[in-house]
Amino acid sequence: MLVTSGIPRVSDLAHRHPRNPLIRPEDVPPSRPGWEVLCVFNPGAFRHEGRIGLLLRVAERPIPGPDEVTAAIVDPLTQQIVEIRVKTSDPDLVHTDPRIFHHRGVGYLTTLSHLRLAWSTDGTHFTVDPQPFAEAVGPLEGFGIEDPRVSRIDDRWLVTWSAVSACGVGVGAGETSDWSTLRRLGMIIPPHNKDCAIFEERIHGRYAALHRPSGHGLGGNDIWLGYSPDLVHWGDHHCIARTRPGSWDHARIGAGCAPIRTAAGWLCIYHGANAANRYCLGGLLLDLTDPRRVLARSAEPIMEPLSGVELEGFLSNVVFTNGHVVDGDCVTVYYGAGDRYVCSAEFSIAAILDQMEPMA
Ligand code: MAN
Repeated sequence: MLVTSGIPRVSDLAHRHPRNPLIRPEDVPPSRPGWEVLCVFNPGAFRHEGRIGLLLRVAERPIPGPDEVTAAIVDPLTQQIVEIRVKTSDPDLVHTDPRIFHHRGVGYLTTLSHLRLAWSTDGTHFTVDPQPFAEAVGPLEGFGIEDPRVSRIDDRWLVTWSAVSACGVGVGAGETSDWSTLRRLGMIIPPHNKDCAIFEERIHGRYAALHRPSGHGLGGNDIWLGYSPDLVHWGDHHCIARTRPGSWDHARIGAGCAPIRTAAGWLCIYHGANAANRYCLGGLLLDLTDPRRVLARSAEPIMEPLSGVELEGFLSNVVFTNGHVVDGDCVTVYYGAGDRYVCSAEFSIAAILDQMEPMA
């Protein structure tokens, strides 16, 4: 938020849909009996056969009994779901963050996420599939799969997601040409890395992607660019945008979904969080032929948590996106509000570009 002469002036450019939230946890049937869907959020978005498809992140848990917290993991050896139940009175329980608890020194996520399709002919009324499209598989996904990003390249869609396990968070990927089967490509970038958005065109013959390693000790939570000949092997990495001290994107930044080709450059909508975990959206403009070069960046957020479900949710003060569809100057951003709901907002691409500041 900008403050001029004591009058707050909001830089927010989002035209939020009046029917928000578009999808709520109660709209999504749980994947197994005795479980409940706590959050549906952070969808990938794409067009297919005249419809808008969303690939939802569905976060579920075993329904807790009285005075209980629950978690579930996929056993790396047997692939069976293991339910964990801990009494809230247990002195060995540490539970200060809604997303995670520790019991006897072992960390658990409070939800297990899978990916689920939802379809719409108007982009706002969605029908949610009764079954998951993709679930955690193998030892690198024991804590679930999260935040899918969808890119259209040639005749198929590439999907990346955060693969979460006791080994850390890395980037899992797969491809589909019909949205009924997913061909898995394995973990394409190892921990700790997430927010992987693949460009929808090759650049000088190579695939390109934005991604977000996390530094422990030295380094930070910045946006990187990498290249690949085959989508599986990634290299030629460059750190292209860093967090900005004292700014709305001070603590961590990460790409939304596929950068949008504009005459001025690749427009990348990204999320930034400050030290208080307040998540906003901004824009980065990258050179069309050399996307290592950042041409412009939003000084202020193009969207910030302002409305009810954005301010109070599973995690409060969060707008987060990893999916959009483009129609001329209009980009419809599907976003997670408060890490609990799916919402949408329209932006004028020209207005986003106008508000960005050229890099010196
Ligand atoms: C991280 C991820 C996202 C989540 C945001 C905000 O970036 O876990 O899934 O939406 O934090 O909590």
